[in-house]
Amino acid sequence: MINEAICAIATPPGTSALGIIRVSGSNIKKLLSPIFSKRLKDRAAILTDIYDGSELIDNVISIYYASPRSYTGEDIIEIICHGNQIILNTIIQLLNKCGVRTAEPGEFTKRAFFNNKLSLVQAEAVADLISASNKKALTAANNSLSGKFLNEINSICEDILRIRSEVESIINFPEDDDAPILNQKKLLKNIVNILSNLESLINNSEQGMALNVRPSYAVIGKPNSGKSSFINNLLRTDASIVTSKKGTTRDSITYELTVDDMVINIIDTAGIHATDDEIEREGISRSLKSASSSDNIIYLIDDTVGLTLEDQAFIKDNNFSNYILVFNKIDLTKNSPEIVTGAPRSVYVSAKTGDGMNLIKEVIKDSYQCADTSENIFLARNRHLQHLRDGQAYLFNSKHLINEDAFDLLAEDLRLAHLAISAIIGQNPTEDLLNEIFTSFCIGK
Ligand SMILES: Nc1nc2c(ncn2[C@@H]2O[C@H](COP(=O)(O)OP(=O)(O)OP(=O)(O)O)[C@@H](O)[C@H]2O)c(=O)[nH]1
Ligand SMILES: [Mg+2]
Repeated sequence: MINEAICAIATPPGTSALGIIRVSGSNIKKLLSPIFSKRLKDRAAILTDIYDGSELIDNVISIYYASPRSYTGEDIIEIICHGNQIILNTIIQLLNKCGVRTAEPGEFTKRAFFNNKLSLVQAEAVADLISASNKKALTAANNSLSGKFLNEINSICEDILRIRSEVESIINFPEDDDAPILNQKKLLKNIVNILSNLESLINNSEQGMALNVRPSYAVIGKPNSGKSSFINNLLRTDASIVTSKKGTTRDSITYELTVDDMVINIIDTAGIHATDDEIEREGISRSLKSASSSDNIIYLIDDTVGLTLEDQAFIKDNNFSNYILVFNKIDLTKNSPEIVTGAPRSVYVSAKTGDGMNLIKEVIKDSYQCADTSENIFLARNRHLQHLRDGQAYLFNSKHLINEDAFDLLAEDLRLAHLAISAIIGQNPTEDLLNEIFTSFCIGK
């Protein structure tokens, strides 16, 4: 299949020391030779100028990877230029002028898949590797990328196939005296075995699924309890406006917070109270939306006021379940920074002095400790789990058919189990599935 050449900026937007542009296609070395002042060589980093006609654009490093030894399996040229967005855009425009079109999101990886450089599961793992928000998620994505997940799936498929051929040979020679006799006990044992392997694969995949989602924390509370100060302290910047006026924050704003090797979303919200101000009312309705869509809630209380009946009623009316109480401003009340266990847990802090703020990080880390067996955890997706569970259901059903001598039905269930699990590998993926997988990528990958 001859593909048009494609190009994309592979580095994030903004200013940086270096920026990278990728080009993939057939014969691109010849096509692009007029723009480089030096000849490119396979797998060599060449320091060269880039020209648009007689106009010098930048001095860059260019690496050429000849097909098929490249990420996509096609010829690839990587241009490492200065990390200035204007330079990057100018080079992209120059490439477009040469007949290289700008790539769609995930198009490089899609080509790698079509050129058998990656399996579908590995392509999905590439996207997960890029977006992994913690170290365990990285390990799990690498486990999927390195083919461990694929090996497990293949091995289960082979086991099912073995049983299928046994059962189908019985169906195909029912009247034949020499037909093989089905050893029902052995068959049952094999199916139970596969079910148990499937069970542990599902468990590991479920844990991997949890790693794939970035946890979110909404900081909720009355005006002036110190929500914005609390978030600023965690972020170590003046991200949100803080004033002594009630109702300073009017909108829900999401920030990224790194806690050790994990990234979470933390959301500053408008203070909750009864008000006639239309803007504030809209802000409060957004706070409630943030609370209900977050995995966790940090309910902040001004310690000089304490937990009021109003707070309690609010928490109850809104059915908060996964929340902690944080008593802020202990510099004024002289309470000690501490975590008080209970349901819910209470943490005493001062966003002003920073006392107790490390305890908040402890609580966040605690909630996301998963069993440290990341060796076997795969960064699975919903699609994988659904197929694994379908396969499990068919196999479970087939177990009961053995003793009923219902071999036709048994064979059918085994076939369906096999089909469900092998769909993960995507031997015959539909266009919709491919689109769903590849459009979730960033451009340039
Ligand atoms: N002494 C003391 N003052 C604090 C502390 N945290 C916040 N404040 C003060 O409390 C006031 C309100 O702080 P904000 O962070 O704006 O409170 P908020 O909950 O975001 O308020 P709204 O956005 O209006 O809902 C400001 O004057 C802060 O300086 C603290 O730990 N100790
Ligand atoms: Mg605020």
